[in-house]
Amino acid sequence: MFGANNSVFGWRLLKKIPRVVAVVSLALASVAAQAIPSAVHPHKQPSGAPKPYGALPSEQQVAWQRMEFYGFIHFGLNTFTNKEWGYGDEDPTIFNPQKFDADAIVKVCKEAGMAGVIYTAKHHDGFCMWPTKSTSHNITKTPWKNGRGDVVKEFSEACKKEGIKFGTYLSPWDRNHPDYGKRPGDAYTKTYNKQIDELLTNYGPIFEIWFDGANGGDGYYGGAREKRNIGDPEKYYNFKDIVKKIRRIQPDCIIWGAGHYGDARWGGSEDGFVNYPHWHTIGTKGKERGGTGTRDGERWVPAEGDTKVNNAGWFWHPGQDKKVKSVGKLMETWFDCVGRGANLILNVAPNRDGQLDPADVKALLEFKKARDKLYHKDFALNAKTVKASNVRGANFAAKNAVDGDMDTYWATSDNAKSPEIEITLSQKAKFDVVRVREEIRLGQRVDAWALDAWVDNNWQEVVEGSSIGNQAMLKFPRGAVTTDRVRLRITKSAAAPCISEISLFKFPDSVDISTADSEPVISGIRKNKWKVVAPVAGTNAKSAIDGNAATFWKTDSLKTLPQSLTVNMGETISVKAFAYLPRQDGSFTGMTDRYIFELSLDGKKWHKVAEGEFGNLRASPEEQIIEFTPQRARFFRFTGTRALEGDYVSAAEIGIVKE
Ligand code: FUL
Ligand code: CA
Repeated sequence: MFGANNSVFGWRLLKKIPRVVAVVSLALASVAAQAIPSAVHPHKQPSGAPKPYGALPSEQQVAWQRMEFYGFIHFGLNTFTNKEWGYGDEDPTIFNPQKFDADAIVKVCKEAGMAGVIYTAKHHDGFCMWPTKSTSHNITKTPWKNGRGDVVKEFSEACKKEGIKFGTYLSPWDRNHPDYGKRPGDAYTKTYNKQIDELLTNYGPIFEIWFDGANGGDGYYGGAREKRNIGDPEKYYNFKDIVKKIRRIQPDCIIWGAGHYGDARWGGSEDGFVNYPHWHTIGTKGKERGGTGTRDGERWVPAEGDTKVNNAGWFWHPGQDKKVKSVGKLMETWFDCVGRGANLILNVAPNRDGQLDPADVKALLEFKKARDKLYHKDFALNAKTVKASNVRGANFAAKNAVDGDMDTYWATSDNAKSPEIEITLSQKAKFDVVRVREEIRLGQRVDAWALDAWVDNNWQEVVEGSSIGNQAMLKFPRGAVTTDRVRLRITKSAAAPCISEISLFKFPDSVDISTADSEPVISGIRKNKWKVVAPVAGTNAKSAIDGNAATFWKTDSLKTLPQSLTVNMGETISVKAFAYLPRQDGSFTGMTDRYIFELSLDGKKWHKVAEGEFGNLRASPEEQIIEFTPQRARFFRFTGTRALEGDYVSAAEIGIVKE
């Protein structure tokens, strides 16, 4: 890690140390260069502040939770293979994105309101997108920039240039490395540690590092092509020591995952959705639940909801432009994630040219516009008057809750756990969204609250909430109200409430949440002339070609794989891809993750046109479109050779894309 593009000459040190000193103290500098000191300042509570309650965030976590929204970028060999999970044997020469421009991509991310970007420096395929010394399976083996490129560097520098933060994803699971999964302390874990060192030392401040929990088992593993079981990931990777090391090298880096040692947790779905009530704390005894957290859990490990701007995949896939999420859907996700106190990480995937899909860019910018409209006026800000049923003292005045400053808060005396605060707005306004925030540095205290509006000379409850934490932003279920008076009632709290902000907004009329795309897109040609060819396992094979995502074919009469479905399309056409939509009912039984696909002109002589694996279906059961060299056919045969669970095949839909 102290090689040619060695951190001694890193931008940070050059900025801070006079040139002469830097040159003279070369030997020492290489040691010093390892660490990036904390830029986070300790926070002091005003005198008389309430005692903290329960597990507390670090100041780094507070800063991170205030970021709210940043981007995810999946870009690597999978971009060129149409796969979600590379097997580990991919040929590096396929990576050659001729128009890759990190600046252009990061610019869009910034314009979309992202506070940072996290890039997949290594995914499960084990291929390193920077010139690492840890393995030869890396970017230097590609024709891109004649093997002298460094995607991590380009993204980190683009972020610096745009003034947003840079983070990285380094998959612990490595389907390429020959020694993967041997034993704790094996050659692979040493390699992995080197990779962490390089990424945290050579690319400036990393705001977050992602230790993905996926460990699928089988892979290339240097040619062994077998299944490897690592047992307890915490022990195998030794996350305890990894976390210790990261704290030393980059104390401000938020560690995502890493078993019981990390700073941030998964939101529990790849839809960005987290549950409500939502707790920032989790238990340490294996009871923690990603999407909900644990009330009064032992550790502060806030959630990050992850999802994609489309319903296609984390990496780029052909046809994904038709699956971009609507602004309504993205806004719904915003409320279901950020609005519940979690951070949202939203993925965009550059294509094979190394550019963002215009459809994705459009969605990102429209999403930003909708949020700007939502937030453009906070009707409670600097209200005319604010009165509370109880105030702890001058440092904790009621007006602190509407001053637009997250560091000031209204607090009550210790025994006043169900107080009220009444806000008179500077003028009458129409609104339908309330956002409440706690001073999380003192813990997550509130369990339940309600908002009343003064309408027709009466207090009317407009919305009820449970947890608050970093924020609870709720839309009024019965629509907007017009008034100049509201009242927040804290109805249950474990300790004196500390409310840092109360805001009132109007959800933009131009955004229609009811159109939030609930049905998955089904790709391909119409199927009305299609006929299932007997014999076929199971009884409801027609459900795989009925154009309905809710019905599915599932074999059950045979108990072994492989099992097939043969279809006569009723006409001879040139076929360039097939589409597999996994069952959408939440079960994994028969969900095919290994397939063979064949075509035939007469239903007798068959040509295999595709064979492979669908990755990541468990977390993201989305339609998979598999392209191949176009061929004329009247019949196709889909065969499942392996399932996520059970010896079955199932499919909500199988489709055909015509050339
Ligand atoms: C998952 C991975 O398996 C996916 O491929 C993707 O990287 C997603 C963000 O995390 O666990
Ligand atoms: Ca405040």
